[in-house]
Amino acid sequence: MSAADDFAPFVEYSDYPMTAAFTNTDAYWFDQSDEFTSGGSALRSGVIGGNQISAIETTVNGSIDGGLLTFDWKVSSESGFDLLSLYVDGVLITSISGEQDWTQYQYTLTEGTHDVEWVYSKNHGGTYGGDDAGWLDNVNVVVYDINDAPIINEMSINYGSMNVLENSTSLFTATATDEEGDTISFSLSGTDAALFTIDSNAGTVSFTNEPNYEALMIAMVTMSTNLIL
Ligand SMILES: [Ca+2]
Ligand SMILES: [Ca+2]
Ligand SMILES: [Ca+2]
Ligand SMILES: [Ca+2]
Repeated sequence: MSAADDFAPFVEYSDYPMTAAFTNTDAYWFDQSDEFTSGGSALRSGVIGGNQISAIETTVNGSIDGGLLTFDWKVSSESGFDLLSLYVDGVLITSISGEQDWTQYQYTLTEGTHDVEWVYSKNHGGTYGGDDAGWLDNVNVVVYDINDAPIINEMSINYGSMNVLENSTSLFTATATDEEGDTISFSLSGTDAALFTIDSNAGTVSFTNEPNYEALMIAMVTMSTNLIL
């Protein structure tokens, strides 16, 4: 039986594609139907001895806005020494041990790809408690879909100071990007905004009136983008 086949029974409610793999481990998790919270079966950690681990992992791919990982887990072990642990990207998030009946755990995933791993591990020596195992069921990832504001390309507006010819109103063109590819509109604000004109679609900024060398001026303006919803 492949790792993916083993993993399938307990991701039955996930709305996000996940595949499973066994990491470098001393015993594989296995599907069983004695203990579960959904779908009639769940995974149980493999039988291990002192200083050994039984681990299973999945990869959550390409979530631009992050997501929420939820799963049910249970442990019956030597309290404080033989642990069922969650790792995300190799970092220990939390562990349970002793006699812990099924509980749901939630973890917020940041954007991008993440490696999620569950590890049942035993300390040195042969002491054990309860059933000496961990269980895992109902793994689910809900991907967030957040409409992010557009981001102005700093290089397109951050000129510090500009030299502008007399008798010309042309200045520069602002650019911006939007994560969802939404239509972007540009606007100007600030004390001196009336001195400038911006094309709300093209981002082209110009003086409202041609500057005059005999009437030097200093002007400041704030640029922003707005979503057209
Ligand atoms: Ca299940
Ligand atoms: Ca132990
Ligand atoms: Ca987004
Ligand atoms: Ca957007």
